[in-house]
Amino acid sequence: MKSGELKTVARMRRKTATLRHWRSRRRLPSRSCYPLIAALLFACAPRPEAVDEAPKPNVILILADDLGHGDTGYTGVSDIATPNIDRLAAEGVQIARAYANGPVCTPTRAALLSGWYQQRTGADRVIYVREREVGMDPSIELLPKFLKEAGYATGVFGKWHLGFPKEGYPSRKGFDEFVGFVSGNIDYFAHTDRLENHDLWRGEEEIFSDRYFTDLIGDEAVDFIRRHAREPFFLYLPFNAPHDPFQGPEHRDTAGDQRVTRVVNRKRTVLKSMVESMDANIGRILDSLDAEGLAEETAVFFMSDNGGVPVVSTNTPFRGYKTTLWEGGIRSPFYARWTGRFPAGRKIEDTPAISMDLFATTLAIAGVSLPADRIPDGVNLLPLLDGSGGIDRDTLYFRYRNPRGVLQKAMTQGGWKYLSDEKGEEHLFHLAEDVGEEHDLKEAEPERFERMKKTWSDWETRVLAGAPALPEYRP
Ligand SMILES: [Ca+2]
Repeated sequence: MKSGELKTVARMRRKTATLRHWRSRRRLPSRSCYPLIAALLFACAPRPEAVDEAPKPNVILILADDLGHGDTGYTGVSDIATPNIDRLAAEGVQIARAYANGPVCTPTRAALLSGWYQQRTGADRVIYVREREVGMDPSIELLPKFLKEAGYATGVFGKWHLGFPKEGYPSRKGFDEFVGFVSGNIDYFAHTDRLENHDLWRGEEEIFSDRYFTDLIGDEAVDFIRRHAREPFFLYLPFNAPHDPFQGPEHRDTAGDQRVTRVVNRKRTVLKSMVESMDANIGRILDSLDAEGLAEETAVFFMSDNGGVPVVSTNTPFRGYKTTLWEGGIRSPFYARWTGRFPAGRKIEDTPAISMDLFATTLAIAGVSLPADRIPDGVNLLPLLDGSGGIDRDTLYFRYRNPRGVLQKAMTQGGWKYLSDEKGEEHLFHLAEDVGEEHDLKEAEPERFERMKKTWSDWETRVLAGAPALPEYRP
């Protein structure tokens, strides 16, 4: 046997000896070495081995809940300190024009995990706490399933909000591990929903804890990273902060008191405490990546699921709030850090991204092809993020019917936006020069207005064709 072949055999034996040993050896080499490494693998090893040797970076998706675009230090405010979220931005890439798929919780989560416009999943409205029989179509396969099949350990800690039936629980959708709740929000100490049902689960088993929920997410995330440090992992962290009830970690005496936590404590100072607690737990997670030596091979993404809410949030510099399709209802901070691949401190100004892009992006990081049934609504952002190229997409669509029955419509194309707002009034804005949506150009640009309106309508016809639907909500 030639020395090269002996080395190959020795390498294969080493690989099977222990996963820990293999993982510790698979630090990402500099990208300039990739062609040489690829050529050596092709020449020396059978193809299946070459596939197995491909690095499988870890992915962490952090999703804040109702965090306003302006509510992180990096995007503008000075009264809330978010040094760890800011660190993600400073050490990674910021996409300045990032959108949540929906202006409320459930739709954005459906889009994020399916890679589709949420309308294709049927989950294009909020699932309310009284709707105990309602859930997203259980036949729809979600992101963790494809990663699990590719050898990833998968975990979700936090808020699910894709339905109540157990057939749709994270444990049935490809997540090995789940600790969290399935309704739209819980008391941070009592872990009860608005109807005072206890809502805290490990897998499908009800559990009880007295931990402040944001800290509980941090605990579980750090423990998951430690336990899976020597194998590829996918970690989805949908924090419920700073969604109401308004309770910071110092407000244990408000446990279970909805009058205080929904009304009295609806204050900027309480929101600040909630955001800063989330930031501190994100800091624990980043520290644990450093401690395990995983920062270079772990992509970390941060977004919010929709815009902030009136009174307490800052959607600066945008107009509108959660539940509307004004920019303030759907714009989100977007930070992506992967020190092994993305440049530090880069800001992408003009190219928009949207929650569902994280589906294709995560699969691309894992080296997994887009599933055959997946119409590519969301796109792989890697070329944009690592600076190697751009993305081929010019138009984004939004559609949301609120509980009062008004269908809101929006579409961005280039620097322009068509909007039919929460009152049913139509507008045309030149976002590129008017991010605050103050100057309606519908009368000045009638042809553009009609063209964009028709494009939106054609999209609606396409996206709803054959799609499942949730039962109609009756308040
Ligand atoms: Ca939300």
